Amino acid sequence: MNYFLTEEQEMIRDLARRIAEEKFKPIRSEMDEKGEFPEEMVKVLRESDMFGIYLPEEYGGLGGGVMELCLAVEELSRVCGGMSLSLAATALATFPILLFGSEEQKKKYLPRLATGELLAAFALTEPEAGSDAGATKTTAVKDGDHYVLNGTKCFITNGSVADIATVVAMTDKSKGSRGASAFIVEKGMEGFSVGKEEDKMGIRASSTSELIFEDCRVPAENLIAREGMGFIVAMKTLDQSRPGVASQALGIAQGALDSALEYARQRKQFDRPIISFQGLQWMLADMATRVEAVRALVYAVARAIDGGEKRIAKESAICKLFASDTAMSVTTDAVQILGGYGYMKEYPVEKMMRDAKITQIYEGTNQIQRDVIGTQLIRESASK
Ligand code: COS
Repeated sequence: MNYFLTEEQEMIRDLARRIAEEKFKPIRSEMDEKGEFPEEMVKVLRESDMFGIYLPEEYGGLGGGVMELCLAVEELSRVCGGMSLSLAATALATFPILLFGSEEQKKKYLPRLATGELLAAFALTEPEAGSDAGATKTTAVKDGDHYVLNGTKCFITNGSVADIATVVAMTDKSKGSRGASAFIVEKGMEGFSVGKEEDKMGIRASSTSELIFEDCRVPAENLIAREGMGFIVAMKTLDQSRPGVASQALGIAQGALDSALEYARQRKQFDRPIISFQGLQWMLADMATRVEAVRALVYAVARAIDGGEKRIAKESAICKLFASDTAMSVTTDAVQILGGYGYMKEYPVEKMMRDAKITQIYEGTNQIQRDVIGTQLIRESASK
């Protein structure tokens, strides 16, 4: 279907598709098996200016927005949901600076994020603060012109490869979520180290690790916005980034649908291609319906955000919820259509099914998305 993309958006989509097909595809199975971060692929994305597509021109970006990011992440994820994360997770960690950073912070970091010279990680989750983001235990204590951070973050995408991390820590525990603050922490800052690297079910061609802060001294100028704004910075960041997870899920689902369709046309049983059986046609029709509905939703929400819509918490959550549930069901159906072959690593759909699972979990579990949607529904109906 024609979504009437701009010429520039079409170029980004086509370039991302070419990178995925020509560069990602030949190595995706090996990277998945080894659980290796794709340094070489980051170089490819860098050289193609992919890291700057959603950043303003004045900070060295290409002047696009969430829509451009979604198009690229969708296409890259269509081939490998893991490798696409070097870009998607960097964008997630960049949003706090883009949305709330000072002019100095933007000038210092955004141009290097736009070229891909810097990779970034968003550090909110902790062992005891996952869904309950307000229960953050990491502390930040002001000491002269520095803050001293102590604590551990876990399950951080890009953790071991990031050059900077946007980190949420408590500057005043007595105030609960209103006592949280956000900081930019650079690799190499004293007391900042990478802990355990996780061995995962899916998105294995990405890094997920612990980040450890032991009396880590961060210059006060690296505080994002003001003390006490950390929770809002995190929530607004997630509102902005959830369509990106949705586009990752969309890409994975489209990739699985493509594989299932191709297989069903070629595979013969009972002397007929299995696609000629109505049962399978209907499965494929349901898969295609869900995928297209997700695409229309993701593009609509991304365009609304880029158009300046500020009240996006509900729609971003709807996007992420619907896209990730679709990715899970479509990839599971794709494995079913490929039957025994679908269960084998020789075909890509079992990997897609593993990759899809995380999209229902990270950037807020789908139970949390329903909470966000429900809260907004109550607010909206009360204000009528
Ligand atoms: N935009 C702006 N403000 C927001 C907001 C949003 N999207 N969401 C919440 N807030 C504000 C609330 O309005 C409230 O403000 P006041 O103190 O002025 O009333 C404040 O933030 C606290 O909100 P709330 O009481 O709803 O916070 P809870 O502790 O109940 O937590 C959820 C809310 C569950 C939505 C939040 O903790 C969350 O999103 N958790 C999931 C985190 C997540 O996605 N983790 C994944 C890891 S990051 S990859």
